[in-house]
Amino acid sequence: MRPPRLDWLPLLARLTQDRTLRLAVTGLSGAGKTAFITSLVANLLSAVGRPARLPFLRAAAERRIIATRLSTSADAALAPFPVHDTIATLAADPPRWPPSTTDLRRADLVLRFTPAGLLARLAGGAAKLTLEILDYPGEWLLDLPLLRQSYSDWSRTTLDLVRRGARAPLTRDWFDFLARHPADGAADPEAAHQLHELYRAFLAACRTRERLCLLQPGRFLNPGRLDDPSLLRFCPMPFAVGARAREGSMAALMEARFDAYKRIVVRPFFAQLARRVDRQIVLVDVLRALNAGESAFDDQRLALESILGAFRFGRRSLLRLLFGARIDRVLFAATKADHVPALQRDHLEALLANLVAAPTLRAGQAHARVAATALASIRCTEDGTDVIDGRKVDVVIGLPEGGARRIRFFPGIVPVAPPPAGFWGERFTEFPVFQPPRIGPVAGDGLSHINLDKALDFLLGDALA
Ligand SMILES: Nc1nc2c(ncn2[C@@H]2O[C@H](COP(=O)(O)OP(=O)(O)OP(=O)(O)O)[C@@H](O)[C@H]2O)c(=O)[nH]1
Ligand SMILES: [Mg+2]
Repeated sequence: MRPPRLDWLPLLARLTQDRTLRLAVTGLSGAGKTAFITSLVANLLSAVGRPARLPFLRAAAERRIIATRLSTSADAALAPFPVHDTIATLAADPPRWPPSTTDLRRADLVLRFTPAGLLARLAGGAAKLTLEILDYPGEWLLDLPLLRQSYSDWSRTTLDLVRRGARAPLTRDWFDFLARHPADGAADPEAAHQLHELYRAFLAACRTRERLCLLQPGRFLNPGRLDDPSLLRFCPMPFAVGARAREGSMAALMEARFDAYKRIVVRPFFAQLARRVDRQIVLVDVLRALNAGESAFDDQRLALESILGAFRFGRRSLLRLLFGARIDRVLFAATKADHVPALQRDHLEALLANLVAAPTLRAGQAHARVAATALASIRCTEDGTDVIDGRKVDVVIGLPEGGARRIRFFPGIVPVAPPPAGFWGERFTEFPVFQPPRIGPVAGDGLSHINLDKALDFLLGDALA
């Protein structure tokens, strides 16, 4: 009797079967998430037959991407990412940047491609990759660490933080009112509301005056759509170590609201954000922090540590424990790298790699692949050289937003490691906001980038192989 014929074609077809990848785009407010997603979508939509757009995304360079389209999400609870509006804003005259994000939205992109391997090609022709990408206000990310903190823990940590450094002088009005309404006094909803408003004004001052970013809870500065805004009416209160809120006290009222905020607002958001996440890109605006000075730089580092500590890759990851995320590739990216010329971009990459050394190690131990890069989602400048005091220096050339003429901008030298104390004496020249490049009405026409293709190859290359 002849042995049964091994039917290997269906087997191979299964190897190349349709696949969905969920990409979490993570980053603090203003890090460049919306610009990244817009450029990713626009460049992939226009990549078919134009390998020069994304030369380092192998599947695109090898002309294996056959078709790309946006699809409407099956998840009716999530608003779609407004790709067309965003591109229309960039394509306006003069081109403008899309506004800061105020809610969670999702982009679904379907790529049909020819698999790379001969066997896979024999098995079934084209394969399909659906990419799901989520965009949200960066401030909300700062609520992730709250999920594993009690109200008293959070209060203590926050009060420790605000009594130090650049924050301390801004606490006055809030602290004065707090002194008149102690934690163990009788619960008073009116006073709680007032305390919340004063704390919120304090957070806003930290952001606008000191350019700090570790500002919790995230929704205090960017509430989004909330059915019940009274959920937000709390603030941290002083607690002795080991003390508990007495029933009927102000602290008990604040604690109940803090817990409800976590349960009703924070948890469902992260559940949506993290469900089945496979890949993650963490965007960091390192240049802005360098620009803003020592306390802003240290603060960004603290905020990153706090978020990445909560993200912890691997089995003990909070996201995995709570929501089943299984992230196997993480890319850390320093954004807006078109503010500095080519050589400085290598410095920027090295500086970021240095800042995320600890989470990189943890992710590696958890068998995730990790890398760091510098990128510009939407390149607004070109490189040039100038002579300053008889020395040749590299500059970038671009049109500042609202300006009439292009400027030649010398950004200073980006340090490759977190700068020592002396560095901060001579701060960077204030970085201009460059006007986005003029693009055609077709998605992505002229939307140039730096290293977007390398980032995509790292994040998606295996799924397009
Ligand atoms: N030159 C340059 N500027 C950029 C680039 N990406 C973002 N920017 C600037 O950074 C600003 C913020 O970028 P967004 O993409 O809106 O940031 P976000 O992370 O979505 O911020 P939120 O929605 O507030 O969380 C933009 O308005 C631009 O001014 C880039 O690649 N190059
Ligand atoms: Mg945004």
